Amino acid sequence: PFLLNVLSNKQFLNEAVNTSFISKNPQLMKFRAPKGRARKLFTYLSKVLINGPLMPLGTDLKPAEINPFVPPVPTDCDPPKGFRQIYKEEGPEAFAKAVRMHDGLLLMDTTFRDAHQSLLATRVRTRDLLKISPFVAHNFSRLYSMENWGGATFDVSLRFLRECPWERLEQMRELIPNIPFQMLLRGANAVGYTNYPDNVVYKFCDLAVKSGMDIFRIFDSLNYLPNLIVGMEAVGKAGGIIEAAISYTGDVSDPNKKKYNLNYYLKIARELVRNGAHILSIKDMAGVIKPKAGRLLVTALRDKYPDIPIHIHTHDTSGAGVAAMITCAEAGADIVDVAVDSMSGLTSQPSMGALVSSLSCSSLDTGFALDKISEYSAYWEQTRTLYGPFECTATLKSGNADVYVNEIPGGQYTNLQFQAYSLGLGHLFEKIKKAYSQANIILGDIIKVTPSSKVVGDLAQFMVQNKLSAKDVLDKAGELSFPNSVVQYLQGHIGQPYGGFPEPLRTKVIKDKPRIDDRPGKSLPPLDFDKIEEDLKKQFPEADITEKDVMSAALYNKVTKDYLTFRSKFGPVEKLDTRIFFVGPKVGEEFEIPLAKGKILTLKFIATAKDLTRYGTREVFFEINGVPRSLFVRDFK
Ligand code: 3PY
Ligand code: ZN
Repeated sequence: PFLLNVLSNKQFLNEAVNTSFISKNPQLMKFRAPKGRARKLFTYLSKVLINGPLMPLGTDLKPAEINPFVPPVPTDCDPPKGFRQIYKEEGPEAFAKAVRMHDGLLLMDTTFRDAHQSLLATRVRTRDLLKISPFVAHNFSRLYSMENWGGATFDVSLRFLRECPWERLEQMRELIPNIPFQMLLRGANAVGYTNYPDNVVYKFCDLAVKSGMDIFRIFDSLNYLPNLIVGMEAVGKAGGIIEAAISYTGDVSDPNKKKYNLNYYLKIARELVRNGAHILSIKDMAGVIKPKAGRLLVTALRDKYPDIPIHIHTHDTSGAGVAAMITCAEAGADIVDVAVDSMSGLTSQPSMGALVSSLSCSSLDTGFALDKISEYSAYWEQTRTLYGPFECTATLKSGNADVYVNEIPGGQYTNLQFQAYSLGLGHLFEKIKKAYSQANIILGDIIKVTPSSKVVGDLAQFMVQNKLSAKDVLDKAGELSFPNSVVQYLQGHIGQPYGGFPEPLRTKVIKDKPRIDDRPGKSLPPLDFDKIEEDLKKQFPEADITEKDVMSAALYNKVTKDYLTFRSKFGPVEKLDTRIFFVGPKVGEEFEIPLAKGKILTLKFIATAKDLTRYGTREVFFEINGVPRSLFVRDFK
């Protein structure tokens, strides 16, 4: 079944050439990709069965053998109308007004994005999101929004799940027409880790709105206003709802913590409101906002801005998330973030069920019914077990209030712990957390959220690996070869930190490398989308390249090309059930792949050959729609 291209070349077959023909035509020595979706998926599964998962798994935990129960929805009626209707019919300002006028506390559900980014390494697949989408549409129409896109989901879906993030968005939209969708936009970094040219940010937002996105939570990893404003303008131009976020760090309730005090936050809020924010957001990415601090901050903002809705985001890393959100709500916040119970807690958001129950029969009553939350939670409790290989609870067993000291954002906290444990060094995590606090001070006590959190994390790991104290780093700064992210941060590639770069560290590290002392995107030439399109079409003539693929490539060039290559070989893998996608089927297992409406492929995995062939390949036997098929796969084990 795998043919070298040369074996179908007429010139070659007619022996009209000599041996230099092949060296002059290296493309002829490439294997031709198998044709047809069924064949491609069969090839993918055979490879997984012989050589193990093609995508790296995090732990030894296996995906559970479970078929999560999907609670039914009525088929004879549409889902109830929600806030999205106001936005779509009357625009972002009317939407903001309706939110502000609403009685009771509003919720954003983060289950589809931040919860699994924080607990399951962002690995939740489109298939599992879509299964529960109708239930959410029918039972959670009172939500302010569902956060279901952006942040790390864009990168991870292309890079590790090999599915298209744009299709995910469009498919969710089809099933959930009534609830506003919300995404996390990293300001001038869009959904990447570095500043992009402005035309990329603008076009990205435009395509996102066209694909069904409504609310954009826009932040900058240094709270650097010029970067934030680019994101806000791009969203505004695209017609989206501008939810401008202030990333929160420190502790406004502690008079000894002077750098990020109330005044600092109020000044940023003023600029965000002045620049057109429809909604004002506090983004507490590490979960360090204590109830007392939340009360102070929200009271001050509410006082200054009586008309603008205030939305608070936190993580439950310390365990005080529900308490903090209740206090913020009591102080006048309009919306807070929660994740459904079975996807909440630890480094994720506080529990929806806990918050809803705590506020029932009060003036902040959310109006949600606990029994529906429990049904939704039961789906995720079961679905979560499919993602065993990525479970943060493999190592993270409880919350930890040390986050108030190290200020590590939720997703990064689980990542760093996971990395330390996978080296067999649990104690290393303690060292890394301490080094993280020191690295933060060395770099100027900065806001830490993607990508500035990566800079601090990289420096912390560098210090631990090389056994360097904070004093060593400062003394030897001129001689050390710092991680790339640190050098680039000090050059000014992700923006300007509040209070400026630390000197003499900056000068010692970057020496005569260029410095950017302005908004980085200002000096980046616009990206040529036509050229990217041409390049993709040339490289992938069989793929139907869309402007969304072009945008994916503008943001993640290599990742997108790898994704397109993968798809041309292995087909629409997002159609596979999650366990089968990660580890392949069991011997004798029969399963269905819904290729399209009314087009279902039935596969049965029969066996793999006991013996290797003399070419080092092994035969894999399946039945495809009842017809026996086999394939030889090179065995690398
Ligand atoms: C992201 O940027 O992905 C985040 O979740 C930051 O908190
Ligand atoms: Zn978050």
